[in-house]
Amino acid sequence: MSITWSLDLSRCRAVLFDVDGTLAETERDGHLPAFNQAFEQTGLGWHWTPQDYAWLLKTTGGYERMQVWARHIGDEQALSTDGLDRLRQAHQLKNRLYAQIVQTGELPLRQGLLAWMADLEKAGCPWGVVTTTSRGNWDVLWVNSFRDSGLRDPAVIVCGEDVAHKKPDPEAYQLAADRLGIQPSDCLAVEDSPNGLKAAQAIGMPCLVVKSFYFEQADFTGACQVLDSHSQVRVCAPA
Ligand code: XBP
Ligand code: MG
Repeated sequence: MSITWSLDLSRCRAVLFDVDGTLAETERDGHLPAFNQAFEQTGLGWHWTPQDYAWLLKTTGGYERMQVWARHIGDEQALSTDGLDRLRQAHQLKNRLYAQIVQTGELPLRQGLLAWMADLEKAGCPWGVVTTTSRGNWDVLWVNSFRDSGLRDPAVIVCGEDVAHKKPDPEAYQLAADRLGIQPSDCLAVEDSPNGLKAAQAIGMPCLVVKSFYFEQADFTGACQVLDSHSQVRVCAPA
């Protein structure tokens, strides 16, 4: 039988959710297919397998990930000034294609997520999102997948454009804590990746890991708990 994990709200003043992989399997079912469609439509001639993508996910940021691939395959042209321009356009197309996938409703939120977000709201605990994905990707997920949830808007939203350094740098988590006026140690980060865990750990923010498809076997040493599903979380409001 799977374990449950209790979140004691007398010790936590805000919960900060990562987006990709944590809220939905967006990397497997959204970004990767969208990248491959964009590579085809722009004539770039690249194709990433799930194995390639598992390795590429060590780099956060889709545009940065494309540059890592260009270096990996020795595609010097792609790294020239003109080439980088083309990569930027392919990345923008990827995000438009990603939005179309989300709009079809084929990217459901992970099981159990809405239930504990609603419990947080009931208990008066603010929650937010801290992600290195582009703002537009968050907006389309919010509008399409959270539309009928009845949840209030997140208390804070930090996306890739808001920071100079993406995860595993802690900047995004620090910014979210600052905007809320709360110490990092009084928040809980909810993550699915080692980079996300490292980002939270670097500023002493406790981190709960809810494993996703690409990080099933990853090392999550230092997480306050590692779960398979959001359904395993219980929110315990102070008496
Ligand atoms: C998310 C990312 C993002 C997405 C794609 O990491 O690394 O790059 O894969 O988004 P995390 P963009 O879940 O740790 O926030 O293509 O918009 O960058
Ligand atoms: Mg993630």
